[in-house]
Amino acid sequence: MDKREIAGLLEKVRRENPLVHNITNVVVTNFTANALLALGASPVMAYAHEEVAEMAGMAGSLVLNIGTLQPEVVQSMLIAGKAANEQGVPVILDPVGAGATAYRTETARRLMEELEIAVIRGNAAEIANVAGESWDIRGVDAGESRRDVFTLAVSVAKRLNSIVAVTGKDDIITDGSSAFIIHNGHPILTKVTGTGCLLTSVIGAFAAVEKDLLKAAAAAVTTYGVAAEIAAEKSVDSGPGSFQAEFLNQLYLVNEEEINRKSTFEQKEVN
Ligand code: ATP
Ligand code: TZP
Ligand code: MG
Ligand code: MG
Repeated sequence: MDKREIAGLLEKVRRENPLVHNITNVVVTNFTANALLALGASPVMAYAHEEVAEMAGMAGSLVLNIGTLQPEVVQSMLIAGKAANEQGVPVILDPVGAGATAYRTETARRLMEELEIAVIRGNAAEIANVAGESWDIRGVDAGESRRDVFTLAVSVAKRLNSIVAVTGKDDIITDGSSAFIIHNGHPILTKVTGTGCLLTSVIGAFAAVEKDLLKAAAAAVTTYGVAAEIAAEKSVDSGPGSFQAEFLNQLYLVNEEEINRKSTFEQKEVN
């Protein structure tokens, strides 16, 4: 994938304005909806058992996020996920806090088992814990480990038979045989809650307009990182509050010229 293709997919999101159905957590709902709108997608949050199959079936993608789990919401995710699978709508999973409690770990694994998850995006600890490997996690934030994140991402993608996006300082996106390593982003993203969750929904927006989901996910993560870098430059004299507002602006404004100039990534084939 080259930079022009990334900009082309961003343009396609803006042109096609895909409907992204989110079943997400109560912390990030408003931020996610506003940022998807800024990017050019059309967000909808719908949870009732009575309507989720219908909504997921008409969406361009379905994003499942376990950040503030409740048993009824798990049922909603299963109903929506099955409808999405039947209609060929890609399902993207954010296993927020997997590994922190047994309920989160078991629910993330159950969603992986009972649904066809096209892309799973999380920090290294969440991804490791979903796949049955140990990695420290504190609440929803990844802890330290000496394990290599690239090796983790590739082995989990093979084991779960899904595209895996492990984010952090560098982001690894892989289907187990090909991988992107994306260097964009900014540390201030870790000072605004929901920037990981939002990225998962942004992957949903790109997955709605591009069938090659490895490309879609890599383009989403790169675009997101570039927008964050510009927002950080523009809010450099203040803090996370100004960054958050400026990040929304830059998701709206980011363009091909900036993607060409700022994006930095490698593509590797994996044995
Ligand atoms: P955590 O809860 O561990 O913060 P998360 O679910 O919020 O995880 P992140 O891994 O923080 O998700 O990823 C969200 C965005 O922040 C991604 O675009 C990622 O590239 C970026 N990011 C995270 N840490 C850094 C960093 N140290 N430097 C640059 N970008 C970062
Ligand atoms: N608690 C439950 S969900 C959530 C918090 C703080 C938001 C986590 O968002 P992110 O994107 O993983 O930082
Ligand atoms: Mg975070
Ligand atoms: Mg997260």
